Amino acid sequence: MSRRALITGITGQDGAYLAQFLLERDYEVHGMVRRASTESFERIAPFRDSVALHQADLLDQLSIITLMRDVRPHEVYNLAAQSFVPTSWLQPLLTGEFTALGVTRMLEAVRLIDPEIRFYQASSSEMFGQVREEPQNEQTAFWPRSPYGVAKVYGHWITVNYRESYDIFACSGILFNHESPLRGKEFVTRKITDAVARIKLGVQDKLMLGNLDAMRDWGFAGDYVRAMWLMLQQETPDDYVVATGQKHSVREFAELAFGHVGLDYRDYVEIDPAFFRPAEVNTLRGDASKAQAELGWETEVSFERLITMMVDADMERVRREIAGRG
Ligand code: NDP
Ligand code: GDR
Repeated sequence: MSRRALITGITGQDGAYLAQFLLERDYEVHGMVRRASTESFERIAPFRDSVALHQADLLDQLSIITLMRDVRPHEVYNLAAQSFVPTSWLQPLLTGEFTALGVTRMLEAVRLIDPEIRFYQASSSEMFGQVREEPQNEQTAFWPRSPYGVAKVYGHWITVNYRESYDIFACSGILFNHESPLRGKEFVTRKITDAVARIKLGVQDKLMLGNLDAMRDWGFAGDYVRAMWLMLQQETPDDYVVATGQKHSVREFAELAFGHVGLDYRDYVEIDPAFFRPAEVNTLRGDASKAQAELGWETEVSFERLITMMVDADMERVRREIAGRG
């Protein structure tokens, strides 16, 4: 009999990669989606008929309990969140409701319906914020720098707490930034690769960015969802840092992305102070040696390959858009 997985946030970047990964392993995949006047199923369109979608909302406890009761999953992946850091200053309470208390609502549903369910929480390197040491590992103290980061710290500790209080198989994956052609266009990597394609193909002139000196440990989302699954296949639940161990600046990302299509980023990138943050996470670099040793996890896509993959995908998409218009 195939295993059943329930993914919250299935319509997001990671949800799409994870659903595909689980389908390839013969899972019965269920996704939680929130009601909207327009559906946002673009990322899961290629396999939409192979997954079962259910309406529920992280803000609504009863809808989550009902969903858990109806699906009776073996594994739950809690990926849904208000995940864009700048929005968390504009909507700090909503971010706390989704990204922090939403985790407790999920865990309460697990506890009530079936405490044997294995639970994955999408924690974040944003919890390290103003970093205390480099590289950051599972023992590094947190110092979040945004309402989003603060909410994720709550989500991390409530996951640990339900494991310790109720013996639930709950894991917190502390994932560093991971990107792909499916990344939302407001995040800096995709904003850059989308602009590179549009500039190269003549439908955009400039790219406005914020802090070019911020450093991130960027990996490929397809590699990172494998780590989520591996965590839930272990004998005992635990928390793991997932990262490449290398960091690069936003400037370097832009240089390589523009360079891939023969352009110089300095001719197109302009700084707009509107994109600076009230408190910045200047640098992040993760130490994934525990995940490597215990899960056998490795990253397979390099920084350079990630950039060319994203630029090539955006070039193809923008070309199609232009052709469609003509
Ligand atoms: P996305 O922003 O692409 O996706 C977020 C998902 O959450 C969407 O499916 C969205 O649905 C859903 N969602 C938001 N609010 C609610 C709600 N109230 N009820 C139900 N669903 C909701 O994020 P990613 O795929 O990039 O990230 C997945 C998770 O991993 C997030 O929790 C993020 O914070 C975390 N994370 C991401 C990292 C990264 O680098 N990508 C790194 C570390 C952690 P809708 O389509 O309706 O908007
Ligand atoms: P981040 O990702 O905040 O790390 O959170 P993002 O791509 O938004 O920013 C990375 C860095 O780039 C700098 N930056 C800009 N950022 C955006 N979005 N737009 C710009 O124009 C711009 N210019 C410079 C930022 O200041 C920042 O330093 C992501 C999200 O996926 C979170 O949900 C996740 O938890 C973390 O990664 C790990």
